[in-house]
Amino acid sequence: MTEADFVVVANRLPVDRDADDNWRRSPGGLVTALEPVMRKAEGAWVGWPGQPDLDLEPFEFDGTQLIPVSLSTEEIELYYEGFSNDTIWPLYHDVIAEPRYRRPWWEAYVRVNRRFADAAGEATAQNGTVWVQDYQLQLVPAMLRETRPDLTIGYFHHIPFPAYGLYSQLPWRRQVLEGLLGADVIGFQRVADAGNFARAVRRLFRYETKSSGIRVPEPDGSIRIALAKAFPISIDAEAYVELAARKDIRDRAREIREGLGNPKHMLLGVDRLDYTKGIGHRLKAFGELLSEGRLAVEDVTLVQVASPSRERVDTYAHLRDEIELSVGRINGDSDTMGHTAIRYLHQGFPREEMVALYLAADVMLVTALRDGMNLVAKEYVASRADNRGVLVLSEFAGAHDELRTAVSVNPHDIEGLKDAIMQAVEMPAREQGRRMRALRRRVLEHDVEDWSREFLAELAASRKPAGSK
Ligand code: GDG
Repeated sequence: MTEADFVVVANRLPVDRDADDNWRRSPGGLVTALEPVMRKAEGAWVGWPGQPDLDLEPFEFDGTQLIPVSLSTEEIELYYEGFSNDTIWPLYHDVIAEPRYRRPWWEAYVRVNRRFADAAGEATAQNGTVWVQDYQLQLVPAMLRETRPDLTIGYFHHIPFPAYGLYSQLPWRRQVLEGLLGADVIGFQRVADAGNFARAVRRLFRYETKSSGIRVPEPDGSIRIALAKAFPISIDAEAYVELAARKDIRDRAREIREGLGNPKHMLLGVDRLDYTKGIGHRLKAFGELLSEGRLAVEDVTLVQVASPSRERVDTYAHLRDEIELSVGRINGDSDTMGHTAIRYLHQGFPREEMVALYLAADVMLVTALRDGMNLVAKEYVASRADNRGVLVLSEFAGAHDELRTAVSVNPHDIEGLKDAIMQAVEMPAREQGRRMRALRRRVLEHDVEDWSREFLAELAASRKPAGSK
């Protein structure tokens, strides 16, 4: 294995193994975001291959060296489903679901983070750069710095960072902050997330902060500056523009509408089936609009794609039951022989089909209760080269900071959400165009390559000795 100058460390490798043991690029937020960066950098990617007890040698895929980290069935349960997805995920999303604090989960998290840090250390050349991704690996920056002080270490946090009043619940709150502070640059989605992090550091360690710099004392008595800053992630906007221009995909969009009986208005939700996404709130608002007669089932269909996610975590299994009960109730109350209120799909689809759905939808509903960014909102906007369609966007999604001309909603306010849906459904074409043009300008101007370029430039600058150019 040759050592690489640039190494990404993420929980998952960017590939899935299919039934015939062939590797395919996997869908999902992070992989979608980093794919263009990796293609250019010829780097290495350290991550779990997605199946338990799989001991694999490093291999090459699409020009990137992939370095698999093996996890046992028990480690997946404790480190991934437990600490990552049942402790950190709910805690960092403002305790929408109750976080569970289990000491064996934490112990496994430390152990597995160490394994990732060791693998990254071995994969990286002298004075190289490592970019650690996300909440499953918050301890890796400090672990890596300890063994490889020569490296430049970046960390990007894809999910929110909560206010101290919530963060302070975490029994291992000091250790997690220490882990993150091992990075030279700690990137967040929103300015508010970076602020929450800096405040937690001040409260727990009394370190001084000045604008985005945190003064971290080193064991030798010197001071190191760690930067905590917002770098809002984006999408490969051009790829969506190209897909949306394809004739087969445009035809498919028409076919989707026909299949629904050509409703006057098609509403769309696309989410991993996760309690942070506010799917239940969206269904409630839509159901009430139908039962109150403000919308008629003959005129409007809501297509809800809820891609399967974390099905072995109890909270997710319950959420699925809850959502499917609501869908069944609303459809049962509102459907006619010829029309259905909600077309619910608990399935994943190829990207082409997603773009066809974006093109078919008059209204895109993003009603997250808390979301780091929400790439779906940006994908919808990028796909609408016709400057039509309305984005209804939650204030609690990171994307809200940038997408200012969306129809803004507080999804907890069901009456407000209903009014926003009506506003979107009734919006004149001219106003749709004005809003969509402004949204598209932002998404096309700030794509995922800008995101990574800005982060990596800041990271490179952070290691230059003070005063040098
Ligand atoms: C995390 C943070 C942050 C979904 N279903 C299918 C499918 N997807 C794709 C979407 C989009 C991605 O997955 C989901 O990204 P989101 O940003 O909406 O949400 P999370 O998965 O929760 O991602 C989030 C993100 O990380 C990046 O930093 O924005 O806040 O929670 O690209 O299109 N893609 C395909 N089939 C599906 O069925 N092909």
